[in-house]
Amino acid sequence: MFRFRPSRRMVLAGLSTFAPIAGLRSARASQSSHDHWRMLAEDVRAQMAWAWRNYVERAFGQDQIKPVSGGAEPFFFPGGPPMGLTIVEALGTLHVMGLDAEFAEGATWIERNLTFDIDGEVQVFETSIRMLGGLLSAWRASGNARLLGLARDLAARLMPAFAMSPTGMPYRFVNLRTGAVRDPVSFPAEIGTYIAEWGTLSRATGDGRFYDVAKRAAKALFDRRSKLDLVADTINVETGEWQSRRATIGPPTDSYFEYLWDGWQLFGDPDFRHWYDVHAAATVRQQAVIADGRLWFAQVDFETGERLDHHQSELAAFFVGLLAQGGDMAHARAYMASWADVQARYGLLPEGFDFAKFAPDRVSNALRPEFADSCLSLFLLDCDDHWRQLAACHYEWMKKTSRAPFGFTVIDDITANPARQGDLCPGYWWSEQMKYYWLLFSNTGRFDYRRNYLSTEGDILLGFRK
Ligand code: IFL
Repeated sequence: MFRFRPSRRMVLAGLSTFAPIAGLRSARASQSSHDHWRMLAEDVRAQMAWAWRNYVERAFGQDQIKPVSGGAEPFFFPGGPPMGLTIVEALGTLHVMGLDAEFAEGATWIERNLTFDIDGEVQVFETSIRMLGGLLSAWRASGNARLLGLARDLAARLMPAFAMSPTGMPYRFVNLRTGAVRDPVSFPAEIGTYIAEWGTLSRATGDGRFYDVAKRAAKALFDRRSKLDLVADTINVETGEWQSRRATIGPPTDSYFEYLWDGWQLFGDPDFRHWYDVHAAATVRQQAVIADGRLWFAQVDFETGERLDHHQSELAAFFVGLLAQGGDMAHARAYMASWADVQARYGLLPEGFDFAKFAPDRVSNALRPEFADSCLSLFLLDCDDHWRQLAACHYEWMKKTSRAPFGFTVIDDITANPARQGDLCPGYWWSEQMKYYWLLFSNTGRFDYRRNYLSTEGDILLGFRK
């Protein structure tokens, strides 16, 4: 079951340096390009260290910092105990940046304070990708067995969500102490985004049950696909009946597709590869739309293929990287060009975009990482500086608009001038884009650019180097 395969972000060939193809540029130009990326990488690292210090001073142990007011916001239990979400999400990034004192500070907090013996309900999907993934990544970085023990304890507490379900597709909520489950109406991402973390846990502990429940859930969803090989976006996990007709590559389906590919790349499981191939072909066949010369993926009726709207969620930008990893570089490049045009026009990417009007239909930006994520995926495949340049532009826009007194914050309105800030730094900011920028710009020795795996939350589960 656990045959090793190179990661989905594996470099295809010859990545010993980030310099462009030898001989095409003068040594001087190469040196100045090298210096440019090194300085940008150092800037990313300095911003991360600054934001971390603010978090430690203002909100250490809280789930999320509010970077404008300096307050804190819970993520899991409104009014209940925090679980140090930001610390867990940040550890892998701190480690790969060589911020070792900060990593030790965070790991010590976890060892002393983090417990999952809480009489409260958590959302299974979010807890898995953020807390379980973060703990596993921190364990991979440090070898600290206590972190693996916490990860195992957490997964055992989430397990009833799978075990109690008649279909094997998990309930959305589970009480961490009692195992009581709630809410059978769920979504593909919340059903099928487990194999990377749960499979890693099985591999680490020798207990195959984690892998098995994650795979069973993904299969149960795949088996309910329509004759067009599409899934809709809402389903009852007790009855297995669809509750909607809308197929989308965006939320709440997005990372289901990602983890089908990952189940193949990370564990070499051919079932996952087959499921990915079937869905990817159907998506391109049924949902690809050209509007004004640009490629988009429309929402369609999952049984008839009828087009439903012109909306594109920013989160769908992750699909660029997934298409590339799956070998469809032509569609990946075309779809990235569409998002790059949005960036060129609006600077910050809006949360939602109307591709028929080429205008935002949701003007906020929740400090999203998907564009940078896809830049990294593409860069790891072909080392083309173009992807770094797009990511550098993304980074500069974030710095210009999201930097607040105590960290980086979400944007309420990207169309206002200046962009209007909200007051929240989501946990994924620590785990995702800062890591993607750093990996893109730094050529760090802390990361194996040939053999690696990053989860949907940006957690490095394979590829840390000393
Ligand atoms: O939690 C993050 C993760 O990348 C995901 N979906 C949304 C978040 C970032 O936008 O899978």
